[in-house]
Amino acid sequence: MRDFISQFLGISALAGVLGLVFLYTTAVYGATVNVDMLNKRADGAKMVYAEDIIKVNKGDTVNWLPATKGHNVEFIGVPKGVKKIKKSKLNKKYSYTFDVPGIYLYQCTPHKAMGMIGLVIVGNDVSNKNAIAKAKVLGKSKKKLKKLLGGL
Ligand SMILES: [Cu+2]
Repeated sequence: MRDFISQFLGISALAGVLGLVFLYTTAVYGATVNVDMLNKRADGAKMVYAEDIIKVNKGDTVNWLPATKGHNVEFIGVPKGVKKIKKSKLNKKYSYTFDVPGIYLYQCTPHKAMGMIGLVIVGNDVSNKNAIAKAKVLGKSKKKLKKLLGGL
């Protein structure tokens, strides 16, 4: 009986530890962030993503949602080691899971000259900031990119 109890307690403790590990890893990795693609944001900005800068952990997924029509996601600057990411279709939800730390720069293809750009910063890593600053952005997006990077 004593053996049974100690075995039971052992298994319970193990299950508890595994449960905590599971909770911890799902809290740190594999989180999901939703970002609306908007014609107009609450602050009055037009043709924008709901967040200009999204900060996530390695392993997190960002969903861009077609809250309003005519937008997409096209990456134009990524950290070294990231394979080219295909641009998303207009009016469609788009998901990407970030496995490589660093700054990612993306734009909306139709509104790329109207300041519809955004950054994703993975794992608080801003070491590729200078490379991102050299990415080719158009029109209003030039000033906006400078401002966003200046705040990092
Ligand atoms: Cu757009």
